[in-house]
Amino acid sequence: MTELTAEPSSEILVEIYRKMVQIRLNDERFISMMKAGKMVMPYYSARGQEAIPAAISVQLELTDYLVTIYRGIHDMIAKGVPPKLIWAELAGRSTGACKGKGGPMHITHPKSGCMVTTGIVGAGIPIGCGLALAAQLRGETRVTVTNFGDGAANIGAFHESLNLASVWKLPVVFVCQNNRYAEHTAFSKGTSIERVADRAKSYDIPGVTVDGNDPLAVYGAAKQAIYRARAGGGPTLIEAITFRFNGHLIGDMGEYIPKAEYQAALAADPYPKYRQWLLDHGHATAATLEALEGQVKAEVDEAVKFAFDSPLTDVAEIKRDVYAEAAA
Ligand SMILES: Cc1ncc(C[n+]2csc(CCOP(=O)(O)OP(=O)(O)O)c2C)c(N)n1
Ligand SMILES: [Mg+2]
Repeated sequence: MTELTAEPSSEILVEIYRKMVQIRLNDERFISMMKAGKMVMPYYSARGQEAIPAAISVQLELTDYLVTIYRGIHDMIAKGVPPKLIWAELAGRSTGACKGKGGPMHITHPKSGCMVTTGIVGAGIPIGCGLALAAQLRGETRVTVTNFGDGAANIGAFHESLNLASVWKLPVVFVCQNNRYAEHTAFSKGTSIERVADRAKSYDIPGVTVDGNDPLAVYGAAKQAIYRARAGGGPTLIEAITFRFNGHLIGDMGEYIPKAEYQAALAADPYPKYRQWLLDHGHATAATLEALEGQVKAEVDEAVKFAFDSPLTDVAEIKRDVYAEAAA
């Protein structure tokens, strides 16, 4: 685990863990509900990537903006989107974050700052610049955190966005969650350089690569980037190296991933490692962590009940909020 000069308090460190537990337990329940045939959806699990949004979001306000992708429920949970609204959305219920019309890939919840989730690879990056520009023009201190994958860093919109954000000093933090695969293509087969963060140099902005499985490393990089953005210093690119344990989407058996690589990634799973680190360094007792895990489990049970007790979204509702209403 990285040593920071000013380590966050035990309270913050445990809060990061709480977010990681929320992400993991919700993810496990989504998958078990799918396996039981109770939910049918394209689901892109972020198991293995929990440390990244947990360590970033603990430093954000609810009013800060979040942009994420189809593999983004971990980002939303960490940012503060209530899990019950996510559950109801995934289950196609009228009480969902988008009234059951967004599904797992297109959730927004502006009250929690979750502004855009897109399935078009790279498309959210310029939208994040637009949100940051709006905040800048309004004179707000709001920061936009824009998440995307390693594959998206090869899309033209990524380059255009970094350039524009640099020129206009936009208050944005670009977070590339490099899980080493884009669908079934290994990072090295589709990317010309070893580190995505090195591309920041072309746009004269700071770029840093961190171990995305190390909450302290992510916390430290995000702290500087968020501070810089809030202070009017402009954007930063953070590349967080991680792995997604459940393939591209549920059903992907991962045959294209070398076994040794997968085993090594599993051994670096941030979830049990961080739990042990908290105990070893005296930031929490086993009893505290067990109680926290129990609370999160109860919260998941409640969210599932809320979703399945809610009515399915009415067919008449489908076109509402999609097209502008014609003036009478
Ligand atoms: C513009 C565009 N091209 C291709 C696709 C098909 N596609 C969906 S996900 C994906 C992989 C993206 O990988 P990455 O950016 O690394 O994110 P990850 O899924 O690994 O989190 C691709 C190519 C798409 N949705 N949009
Ligand atoms: Mg990827």
